[in-house]
Amino acid sequence: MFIFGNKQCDLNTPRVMGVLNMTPDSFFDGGSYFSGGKPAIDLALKQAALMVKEGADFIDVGGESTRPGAVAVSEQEEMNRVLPVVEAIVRRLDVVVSVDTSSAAVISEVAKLGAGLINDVRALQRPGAIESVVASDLPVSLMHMQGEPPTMQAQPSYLSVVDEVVGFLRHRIACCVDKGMDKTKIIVDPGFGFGKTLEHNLQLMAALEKLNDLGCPLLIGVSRKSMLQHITGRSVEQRLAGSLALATIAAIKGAKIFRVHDVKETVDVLKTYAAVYSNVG
Ligand code: PT1
Repeated sequence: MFIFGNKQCDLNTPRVMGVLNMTPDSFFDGGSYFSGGKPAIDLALKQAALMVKEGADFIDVGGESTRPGAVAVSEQEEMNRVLPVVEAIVRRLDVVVSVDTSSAAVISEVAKLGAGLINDVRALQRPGAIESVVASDLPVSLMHMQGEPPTMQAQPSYLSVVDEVVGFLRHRIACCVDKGMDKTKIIVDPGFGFGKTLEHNLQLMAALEKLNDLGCPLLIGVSRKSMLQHITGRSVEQRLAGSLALATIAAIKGAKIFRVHDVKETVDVLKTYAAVYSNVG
């Protein structure tokens, strides 16, 4: 059993994390929960409730887009976007609230509001971030990224992308444990699309089972990403089938949490996966 704040969750069966971006500029749902340039809590809460009804076990709230080319936001702006929504979801819905943030101050604030998971695409490398998570006692997802969002797709380069990602995550786990975190509170994520070419993303997916050697549950985010543009030639609105294919492959290779825009469809995929694989071990 994995403990997310005041909720328990068995990660032996795969789980769905629904994406809720409180950003004007995210690549799929950017601006959906804004009204007159301001965060619209009612719209965000409605989408969160829909995703919970569709079977999401986590809602991942983000206030800073980290897609390729995204520009940074101030800590204050991130707080303004994220805190009211985290508070509203915790109060109204039975779901683990995950917060997509790299900021030590945001981590401390959302912990007080009842968030259940910190999802950091920068693997707690910002000053004070590890200490903030340790103080909160919350679990964390550590992700691999090469570079930073504004320029990470300029020229990604690896000797072996799989070895580098595994090595980086092993090092970040060690840093967290060193500063007092319990390893049983750590989730890992290879960071599809974060400083990676199509070839790198495909190599990572083909060898995804190697990440299980780290001894932490595996989270992946491939939903509607541009690797599917390269594979299928389709625009972001037309990438659902490709996203579900990647989710199926990742499930077979041991992924446990799926960060997605399309909760209902992904829940069906994972139920089907579980029906087959629970009988054969
Ligand atoms: C992810 C993830 C995330 N992805 C976690 N958090 C994003 N743990 C935000 C593209 O190529 O995979 N894991 N938070 C969104 N980032 C991207 C990256 C969006 C690449 C789009 C692309 O299109």
